[in-house]
Amino acid sequence: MTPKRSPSDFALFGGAPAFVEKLHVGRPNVGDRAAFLRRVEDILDRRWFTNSGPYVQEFERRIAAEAGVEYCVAMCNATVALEIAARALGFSGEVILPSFTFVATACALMWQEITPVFCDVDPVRHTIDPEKIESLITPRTTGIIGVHVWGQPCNIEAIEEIARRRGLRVLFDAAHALACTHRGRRIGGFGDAEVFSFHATKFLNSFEGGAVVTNDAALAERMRLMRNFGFAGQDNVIHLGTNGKMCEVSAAMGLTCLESMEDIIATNRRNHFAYSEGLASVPGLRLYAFDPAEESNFQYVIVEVDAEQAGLSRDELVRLLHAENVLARRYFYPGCHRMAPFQSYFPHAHLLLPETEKLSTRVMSLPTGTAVGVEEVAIVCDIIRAASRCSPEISTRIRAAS
Ligand code: T4K
Repeated sequence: MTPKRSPSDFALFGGAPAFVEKLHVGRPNVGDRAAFLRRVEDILDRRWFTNSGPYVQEFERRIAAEAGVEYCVAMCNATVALEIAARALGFSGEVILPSFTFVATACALMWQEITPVFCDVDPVRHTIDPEKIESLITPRTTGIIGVHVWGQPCNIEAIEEIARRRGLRVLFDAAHALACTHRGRRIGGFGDAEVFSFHATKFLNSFEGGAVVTNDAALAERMRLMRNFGFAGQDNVIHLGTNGKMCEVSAAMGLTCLESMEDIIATNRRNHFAYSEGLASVPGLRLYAFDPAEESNFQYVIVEVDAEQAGLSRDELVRLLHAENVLARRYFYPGCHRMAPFQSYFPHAHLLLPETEKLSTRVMSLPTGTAVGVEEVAIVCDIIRAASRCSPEISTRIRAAS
């Protein structure tokens, strides 16, 4: 990349983009292609494509072991897994959850006509703030969903203590948190159940996929019934159910990625520290840091932009990066409470969510994963450092143009 010294060097103002090919957030990790293709051959030979096939069963055993739990119920995706878990836990009425999450967490409730009650987040951890939970509990409240955003465990003990005292059930949306630990224990066995996502964009993917993990045998059994139309053997439907099954090809991909999991995490960690070094001197930017005493999968590189100190807002920086073909994402903007399905029900929710409001205008996610090398990270950091040096002129130009 030709060094960017003045605003005109940036692609947004007519310069050459730093990357010819787009650099994505969420590019899938592939793992050992030959191992995956061997498994696909097996599936074709066996002619057993779905309905709890041998690869799904193996995947469930492997995920339960990774998470240190008794039971894993694999599903077609984490959204359906959240829906089934919520129903199996007996959620109804109102459930408290953060608004600062991917919209799936809130949709999974509303889809079942359960009212999502949005709670604010801790501005440092980005996870639900337990101190704000209690005032949201009403006679209609049946549960709490904590989201381990970016793989950062929630304040689990505080949430569990409130739930115990107030007779509520706890589900953790652990879509980001496979292979992360809390106080040395793997995420998976906390609350009544936890939900993982294996979507293509997750560090461990099964194309589409999800799972509920739990140590509660009866709950696991109920979810197994629910994910397969309520069948307990041929022609014998004993429960209301849906189709939430994971298929064999997905499990084959999940198993293949599991074999490369440590390498994928090592790449993510390497990239994370490369960003950390590359952005350390940029005023107004804070790279979201993980507790070095815990394990993390480092799958999200999250940067918080303080517009005043940085001289550029998060949105201005994202526009600048997009023009350079660095497709930074505004996870999670604008917060579920400002999205159409929820805003009309709760038009004043933002008044109770000051930290969520602030975070959703400050946070961006940068590309990482096995599709991103340290050379690319260095270039992204160069662009951001250069933007920071020319921030007054850049900001003036962007504002003038819009
Ligand atoms: N709970 C939480 C906290 C979650 O974050 C999520 C999902 C869920 C629950 C629900 O899990 P699932 O039901 O999906 O299993 C993406 C993912 O689609 C979503 O799974 C993920 N969270 C969320 C954080 O990110 P979008 O709307 O940003 O997706 P999209 O299509 O814009 O893709 C993101 C980027 O990934 C793009 O820049 C391109 C790249 N990409 C994507 C796909 C699918 C690829 O390079 N290759 C691909 O195959 O939600």
